[in-house]
This record gives sequence, structure tokens and C-alpha cells, in this order.
Amino acid sequence: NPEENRTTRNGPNEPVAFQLEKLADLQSTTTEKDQFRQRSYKQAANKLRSCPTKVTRFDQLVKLRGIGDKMANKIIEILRTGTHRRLTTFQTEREKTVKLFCGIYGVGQAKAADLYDKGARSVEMIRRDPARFGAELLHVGLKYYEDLLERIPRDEVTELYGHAKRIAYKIDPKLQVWCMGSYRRGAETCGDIDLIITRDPSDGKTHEGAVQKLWKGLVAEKMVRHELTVPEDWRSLDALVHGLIRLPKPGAKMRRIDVLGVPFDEIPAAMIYFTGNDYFNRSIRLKARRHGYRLNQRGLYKDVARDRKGIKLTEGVPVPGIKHERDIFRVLKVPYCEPEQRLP
Ligand code: DCP
Ligand code: MG
Ligand code: MN
Repeated sequence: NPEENRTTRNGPNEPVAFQLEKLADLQSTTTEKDQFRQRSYKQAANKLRSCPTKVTRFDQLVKLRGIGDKMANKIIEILRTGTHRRLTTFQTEREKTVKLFCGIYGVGQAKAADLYDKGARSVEMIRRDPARFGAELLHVGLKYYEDLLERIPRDEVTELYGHAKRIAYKIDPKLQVWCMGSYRRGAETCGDIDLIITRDPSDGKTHEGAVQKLWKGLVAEKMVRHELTVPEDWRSLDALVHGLIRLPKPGAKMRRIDVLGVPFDEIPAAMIYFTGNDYFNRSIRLKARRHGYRLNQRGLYKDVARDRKGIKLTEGVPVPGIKHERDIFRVLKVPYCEPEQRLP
């Protein structure tokens, strides 16, 4: 899981390093001086990542090779405010437009900057001539740009979830389907629909192939319209598919959906992971680490050996007897909290 790797591998200065990388992405690269600035942000980010202790003071910062006075001041501002002016207030037309392009589904900071640098100034402009800006692969994102910017009203998620459950139970009444993410946290609107699917294998049958059958069912009923990522192996118990879906009625908007298989014994950890939110996940994982455990979306492991820098030396062994989310909270001595309360 990339997110966990990032925080555990990159050490205690990761949040600042992450912001510096965003600044690097925003930096225009027209002149050599611009390119130099972009490199300094990236260097500073890497420097901080290789630092095993948290750096918070000006004098500590300037002692690091490659971080000068100006960069140190920027870092202090990030530490104080959690961000940097340039990331919150738009200063240039380029930054505004890059930010706008990031709203196109499938476009990140780097691609957005690239679109701008190739001369794109509006979504309409890219729509008219995608080839000119190297945007051929953004076809779906451009087509449903307006829909996909919107968050989904909770009732609509409930309705789509209902269709998925109906189809799943027709395939096999013992399949279990849950709607995770912000929906499980009780949010009034959701960015996407996160479904997980599993089956208790104690009668000898698993959910093998169920992700594909459910997906095909949603396609057959004309709800799923676009597959954006498909699994390498549809039959694997952790098959993941990602696409666009809409309710089968006129005027329905296109929404993003993830459907993911979870091996039954991984359900407790997966429930925690996919309920989130991501800040909550980060903090509960940190707590696990402090107690000598390791928690990820697959499970809770004990006896994890780490070196002085916190780099993992052994994978650890699964903690036995974990049947529910609550068991993980209990082992980690974190008071159980309902999904609605799972904020940082
Ligand atoms: N998740 C995480 N770290 C990430 C991405 C996801 O821990 N980098 C976990 C926590 C999220 C869950 O997966 O709650 C679902 O991911 P989403 O991106 O769908 O986020 P949410 O459902 O929480 O919010 P949204 O309403 O924007 O979809
Ligand atoms: Mg979500
Ligand atoms: Mn999601």
C-alpha cells in the first residue's frame, strides 16, 4: 500500500516534504531559474525525508546541506500553518489553471502542469482538440468533467449500493457487500462509492469470481459505463475494479466507483482501512508502530523488528484471534470509536 509505505519509509518530516513536492509541481519551468527553483524544492523534500528525526527549527534546517535560508523560511511557514501561501492563494494565472485541470478525472499535478505548458487554458480548449495537448487518454475524464467534479448525495449512494447488493445476492446469497469510505462514516455527500465484497469460506466456498460477476451484472443493467482499471486476475480474492457508474434513470450523473474483493480473514483490517478517513488511518497505524505492531489494509502483525531508523527488518506475524474491527482497537489499546467519529 503506497500510502503506508510513504509515511513509514519517509520518516517524521514527510508532511512537510509532501508540501514541498507540491510547491515543486506548481513551479513553472519556463526559464532556467524556474527549473533551478523546482529542483531546490525537490532536493529539500528529499533531504527532509532522509532525516530520521523531526526538524522544526530554523537553525536545524540550515544545517542540512542543500537547504538555504530562503528554503528554511518556507519550511518554517509550512510547519506553522500546515501549508504555504502559494498552495492556498492563487498567485498566477498558471497556478489557477493548473488547479482547474487537476479537477479532470485522471489528471494529477504533473499532467495538469504539462497541459498548461502545452498551451491549454481551459477544459473546453482541451475538449476541442485533445491531441494537441497530449490528452487523448483523458477522453472519459473530459467527457464527464462536470459530473465527476460533484460530490454524490448520500441517498444516491444508498440507491447504487442497493443495486449492487441485489445483484450480489442473486449471484450467491452468502456474499457480503459493504459500502465503505465516507459513506460508512455517515457523510452527507461522497466523493465516490467504495464497495468491498467477501464471503465466509467456512462452508468451503469463497467469493472467487464474485467481483467480476457483480461488475458484469452492473454492466448488463447499464449502470456501469466505463472501466477505468481492471484487475490482472479477475479470479483473485482481492480483485479490484474501478470505473464509472450511474443510476439507471434519465438525467442520472456519472459517478466513480471502486469494487474490491477482500479475503475473509482480512476483513477486520480492511474494514478499518476502507472506512478511513486517511488521517485516522495514519494515526492508528502510527500507534500500532509505537507498540511494536504493524497495521495495514490486510492485517495486524506483531513482533515486527525495526532498525534504529524505523525501517522494517521483518514482516512480523499476524496477531491471532482478530475477528472484528473491535479486536484491532482492543489489541492496540485504542478506545473503540464508531465510523462517524473516525477523524484524526
Ligand atoms: N485510504 C487511505 N489512504 C489513501 C486513500 C484511501 O487510507 N491514500 C482509505 C481511507 C479512505 C478509504 O480508503 O477513507 C476510501 O478512500 P476514498 O479516497 O474513497 O476516500 P473517502 O471515501 O474517505 O472520501 P470521499 O468521499 O472523498 O470518497
Ligand atoms: Mg470514497
Ligand atoms: Mn474510493
